[in-house]
Amino acid sequence: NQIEQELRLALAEGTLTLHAQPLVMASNGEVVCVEALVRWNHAQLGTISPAEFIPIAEGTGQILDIGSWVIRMACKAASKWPETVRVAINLSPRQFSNPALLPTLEKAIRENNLSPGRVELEVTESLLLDPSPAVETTLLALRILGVRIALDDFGTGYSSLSYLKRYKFDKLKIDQTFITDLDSNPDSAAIVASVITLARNLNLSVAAEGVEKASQFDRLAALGCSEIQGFLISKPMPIDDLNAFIQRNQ
Ligand code: G
Ligand code: G
Ligand code: MN
Ligand code: NA
Repeated sequence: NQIEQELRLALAEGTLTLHAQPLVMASNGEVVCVEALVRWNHAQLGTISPAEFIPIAEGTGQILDIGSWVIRMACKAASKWPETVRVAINLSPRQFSNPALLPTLEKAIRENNLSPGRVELEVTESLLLDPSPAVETTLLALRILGVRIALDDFGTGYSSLSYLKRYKFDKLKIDQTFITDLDSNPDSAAIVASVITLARNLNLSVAAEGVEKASQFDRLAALGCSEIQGFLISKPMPIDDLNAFIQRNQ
C-alpha cells in the first residue's frame, strides 16, 4: 500500500528523524537517561507521529529496518553524552523476536564504545502476554549482553505481577495516564504510590512519564520516584540538541 511504499522511501531518503526526550533524577534534576523517539517528516502530510506509523510498520515488517536504524542512531548519539547518561530505545514485539536484534545491538554498542549498561530497552507488557521460548531466550541474551530492560507504559497492559517475578527487569515506567490526574484522582495517587513502593522493594528504578506540572514532580519526588520524564522537563527535541540540554542540567 501507499504508506508502506512511502515508509520505504522515508528510510532511504532520510525523512525519518530521531527525536529524544530527557529523563531527570527526581532528587537533583540531573539528566540520567534520554529516550529516543522516531519521527517522520512527510513532504505533504508534515510530521507524522510514530503512534500512527509504527503500528503500520509493525504489520509490514518494516519496523525491523526502522528499529535497526533507531538503534544505530541512538547509540551514536549516546557516544557523545556523559557516561552517566543512558539511552532508552523503544522495542515493539516484532523487533523482539527478530534474530537480528542481538547482533544489531552488539555492533552498535561496540562501534560507539558504549558500556552496555548505558543502553536501556523499553518493552511493553504485550510482549509478555504470551511468553514464547523465543522471548525468554532473547531476554536472557540481552541480560548477558548487559543492556538494561525497562517495562514501558506500566499499568496499562494486562499487568500481571507474575512477570516481575519471572523476568528480571531494571526499571518500571509508570504510564502517563496515572500521572495526568495524579493531583485530582485519589485512586491514581494510590496506584502511583503503590507502584513506586513495589519498584523500590524489588530494587528496580522507577520513572514517571507525562509529568507536566511542578505539583506532580514534587509529589512524585516525595513518594520516592527515581526518574521524571515529561513536558515539564522538556518536550522531545532533535537528538543532536541533547548535548546542550545535558550540559545545562549537569
Ligand atoms: O513520541 P510519541 O509520544 O509520539 O510516541 C508515540 C509512540 O510511539 C510511543 O508509544 C512510543 O513508544 C512509540 N515509539 C516512538 N519511537 C519509537 C521507536 O523508535 N520504536 C518503536 N518500536 N516505537 C517507538
Ligand atoms: O509509549 P511511550 O511511553 O514510549 O510514549 C512516549 C510518548 O509520550 C511520546 O510520544 C512523547 O511525545 C509523549 N510525551 C512525553 N512526555 C509527555 C508529557 O509530558 N505530556 C504528554 N501529553 N505527552 C508526553
Ligand atoms: Mn517509551
Ligand atoms: Na510509555
